[in-house]
Amino acid sequence: MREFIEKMLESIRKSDSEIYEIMMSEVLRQEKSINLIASENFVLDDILACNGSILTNKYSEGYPMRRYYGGCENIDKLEQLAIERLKRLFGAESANVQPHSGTQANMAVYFAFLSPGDTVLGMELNSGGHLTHGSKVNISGKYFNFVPYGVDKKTGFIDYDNVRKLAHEHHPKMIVCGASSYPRIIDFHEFKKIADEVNAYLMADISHIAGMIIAGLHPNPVEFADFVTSTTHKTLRGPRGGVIMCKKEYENKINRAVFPGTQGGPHQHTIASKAMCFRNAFSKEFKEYIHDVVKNCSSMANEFISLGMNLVSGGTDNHLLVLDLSNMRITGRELQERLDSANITTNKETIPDDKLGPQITSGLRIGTSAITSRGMNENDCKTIANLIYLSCTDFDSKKSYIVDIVEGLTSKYPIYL
Ligand code: DSN
Repeated sequence: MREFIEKMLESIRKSDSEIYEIMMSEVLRQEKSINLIASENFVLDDILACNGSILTNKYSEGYPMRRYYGGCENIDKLEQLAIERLKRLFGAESANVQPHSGTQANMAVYFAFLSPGDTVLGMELNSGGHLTHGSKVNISGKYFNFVPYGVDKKTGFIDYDNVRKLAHEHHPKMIVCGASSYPRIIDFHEFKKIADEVNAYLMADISHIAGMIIAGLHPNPVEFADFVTSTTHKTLRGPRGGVIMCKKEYENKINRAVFPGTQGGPHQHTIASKAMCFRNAFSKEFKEYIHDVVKNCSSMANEFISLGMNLVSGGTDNHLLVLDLSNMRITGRELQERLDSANITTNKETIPDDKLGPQITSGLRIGTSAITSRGMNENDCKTIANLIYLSCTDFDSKKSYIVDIVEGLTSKYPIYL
């Protein structure tokens, strides 16, 4: 086992055997399975080290040089460093690195610029939007009047004409763009034009595509959007957390909405990891990694197509693809369960106009960020596509073959062992 991980586990083992057992099982699960969850990744040791550091001991409500606690002189430097790195990474005028998650980041923007009942345009869940973009079961959909826009049901691409039509019809105070499960490039410039036509704020949630933006493989919304939110743990390969970037004129309102508006003490151990993650993201290695993520995804997509499987939108431009299983005589839930039992981790996903609902679904979302971090390549992605195809068509007789191939691949590309 890698020395760093071994030391950490040894320390846990000595003090708490129950936690140790659970942690060890999770180490083995991660090691022995092929992780295709588009929102997950494997962080580098420096990120883990910061996240497990003594910085967790410090309270620091407030912002650099304006805290409600003494003893923040080091924390101030740390948070300022994270802010400066994030601004430089995306070319943003202002940044807040305190949101505990992507959801918290989105809530803070809403809290700063919307009042309960305000109308907002957001991408519907079935088309790949996120819960916080107005789902009825989320606080966003309960407190605000979200009007959903979607993708063209035939092409699977965002229907910008429909977004424009809805914007002119409903006069939203804000338009939210960005997605959780959209395999294509998002035209932020077009969203900006629509927002300007109806005098609405524009918020771009780049949680999934942040890495591609840094690598120059996706347009950057910072010049167009009033607010840009992101998580740091997906393609950015940082710690679990969120961030907000905005124009300078909105800085004070955003900062007040994060603290004291919607959060208390910032997690400075995570902010240290975020700062590390931003530093890593400047590197040539990170950009190469993201190019490989996209190449791998494209190669998997092409293999699925050659096997006769359908993809929402017919392909992918980024780190994820969505299988449309309607012609495969299997639901998303069944396929996810079969794959789980063969140590391939995925998540069921609704497709545009899905008749089966979010618990069953007609789709499966697949991402290549985590397997690329392990070193898997385009050929491996083709192999994995074939395993997924066999899991749809001939699982009972091929299961032990699939498990063997997974075992071979995970042993070839170790993470911790
Ligand atoms: N649920 C995350 C995802 O998987 O995309 C986003 O919050």
